[in-house]
Amino acid sequence: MKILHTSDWHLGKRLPPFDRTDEQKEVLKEIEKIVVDNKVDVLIVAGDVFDVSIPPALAEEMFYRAALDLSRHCLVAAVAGNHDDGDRLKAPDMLAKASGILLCGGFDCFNLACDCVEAKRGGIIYRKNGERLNLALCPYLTESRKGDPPAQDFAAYVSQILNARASDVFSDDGCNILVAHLFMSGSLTGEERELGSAKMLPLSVLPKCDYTALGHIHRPMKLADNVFYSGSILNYAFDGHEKKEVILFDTVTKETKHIPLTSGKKLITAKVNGFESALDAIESAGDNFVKIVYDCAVPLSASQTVQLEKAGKLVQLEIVPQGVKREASRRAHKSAQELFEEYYRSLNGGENAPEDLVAEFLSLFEKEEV
Ligand SMILES: [Mn+2]
Repeated sequence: MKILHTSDWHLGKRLPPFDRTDEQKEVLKEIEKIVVDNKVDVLIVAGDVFDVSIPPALAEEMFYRAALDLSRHCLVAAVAGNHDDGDRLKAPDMLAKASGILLCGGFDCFNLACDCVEAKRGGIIYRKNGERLNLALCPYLTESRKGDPPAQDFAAYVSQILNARASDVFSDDGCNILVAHLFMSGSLTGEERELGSAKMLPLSVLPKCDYTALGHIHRPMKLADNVFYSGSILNYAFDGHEKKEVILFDTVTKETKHIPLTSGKKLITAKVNGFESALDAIESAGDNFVKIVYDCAVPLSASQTVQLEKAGKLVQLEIVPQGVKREASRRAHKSAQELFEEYYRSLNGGENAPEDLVAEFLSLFEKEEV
């Protein structure tokens, strides 16, 4: 079988003041074409179908339209992400599964049973042309859900849940795939680590299988052999990761193929050093959205700001504070001792710091540096 891994559709998401419905419809059509061209058997949405837990009617309609169109070519299986309300996602399940659309919003998958699908608590078994696919499905797990009795920590809890779901459906007979919406370590660095208030999980929480289809991180990423984030279907943030894709997995050869998505606008960040270069950046961004980082000693006038906004694609204007920058570059040329003495004078009405205090500071500072 051919499995197409997608995630983070975020239908209904806007980029204020701009609406992105047309782009979302366009990329869903592109995905349908990929499904047809590659004879996909199962399409996966690994969470965050919608952008908000109570999506606008337009977003729901868009999803049902797309899912129905896709279900004419393949089985569609979606799990709830942290942006989805699981109960709401699965509410139309009894209508959806008749069309081969499986909406996994809860921890019990028995409701997904239908003509073509055998359901277990932790997922489904799908048979087609003599092949068997064992699909473990796991909606988003929050830290507030640690089970009863509570597991000792979040990673232990997640590992226990995922392994239980895997053992419900995985088998030596057929291909084993896990679908989950998780925040894995190694996926982000620095200040991004607290994404979605979820704690990062080690790779060891994942049960062994032929392919793990993850959602949550919006940039396509390989975490281990056949463990992937497919990333969001549109560029949703000014994060410098403009390339979007879906992943095709072949259950027989166990090979993956990364298929780029070309629909939708890009979110481009332009660092500029003056009004003219800001205008140029907006001009050269074409149809795409632009965030201007304005780094210039000459401030923008109100009318210049209006002029930039009138260009129609400017989403964000970030002014780099020049005072802070000047201060930082001034400080960069001074020693720790000079900076401390300067600081002491600023606190003590211009009086010089006693020598023994300076010596004490320097000895502490050196220890800290070591
Ligand atoms: Mn998401």
